[in-house]
Amino acid sequence: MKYSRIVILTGAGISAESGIRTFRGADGLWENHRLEEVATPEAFAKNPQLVQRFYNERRRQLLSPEITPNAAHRALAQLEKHFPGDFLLVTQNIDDLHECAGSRNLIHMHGELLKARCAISGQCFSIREDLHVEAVCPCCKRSGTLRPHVVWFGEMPLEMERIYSALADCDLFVSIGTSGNVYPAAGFVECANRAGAHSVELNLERSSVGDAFAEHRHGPASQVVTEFVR
Ligand code: BJW
Repeated sequence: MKYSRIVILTGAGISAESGIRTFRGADGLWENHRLEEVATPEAFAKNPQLVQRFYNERRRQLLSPEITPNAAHRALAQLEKHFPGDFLLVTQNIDDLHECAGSRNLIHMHGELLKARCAISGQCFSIREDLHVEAVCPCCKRSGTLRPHVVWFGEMPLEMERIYSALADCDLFVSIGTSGNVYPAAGFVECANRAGAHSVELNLERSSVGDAFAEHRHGPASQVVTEFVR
């Protein structure tokens, strides 16, 4: 590969072939609720039981034996392993399929489903069970302070400084399986373009920010990602 500093962004499309639903495909609804009704701090304040149930269901699904990394997750882990330069994988996904496939230099910019966070101290805890509103927080010993460690609309995504710094210095930016509807991730391609990087979109279809990319390859991630890293 002729590049030396790669940043890769992934979205829900990379996990679709592992059996995890994307957000904006088909009807895009969960129990007739739009995403904005369950993925905002306001929704959590208004109806924490509903929001916890949404994440409990997804956590249980993620932990079921049939959900495993697919060829696209594995191809990225192999690329990182053998790549001699700087490599950063930024995922918007809250599943753990990249790390299960072996990816190491990874940022979960929208959080992690297998962690809970204390809303008071900010401390995170691994969880594999359901999270309930009345659960007692291990750090502050209070009930009602634990929330899913995820980034909702209106909240600041995680590790943005590290991401922007890698984007400002990369020579290849690859976006995989994301619709380009959610910012700031949808704007990363512009940062990479400003840095003079080559930008590539690997997706089933052209995304909302598809025009900003220099190169496109359309198809299922398991196929296009594997071919791209070969
Ligand atoms: C396949 C495939 C296969 C299918 N193979 N491909 C303008 C500028 C900046 C911000 C804003 C703005 N306007 C509004 C905002 C605010 C807002 C926002 O973007 N709103 C939009 C709706 C307009 N953004 C925020 O609030 C963010 N915070 C923020 O901006 O803070 C201030 C800030 C300012 C400046 C710098 C930095 C920060 C926070 C956003 C948090 C998003 N949270 C969620 C939920 C997380 C927890 C959870 O999972 O429940 O994150 S929403 C949801 O969308 C989730 C996803 O990570 C995210 C992106 O979805 P993704 O991954 O793109 O999935 P889909 O379903 O949309 O697309 C899948 C794609 O895959 C499709 O294209 C398919 O075709 C494709 N595909 N199968 C390959 N097999």
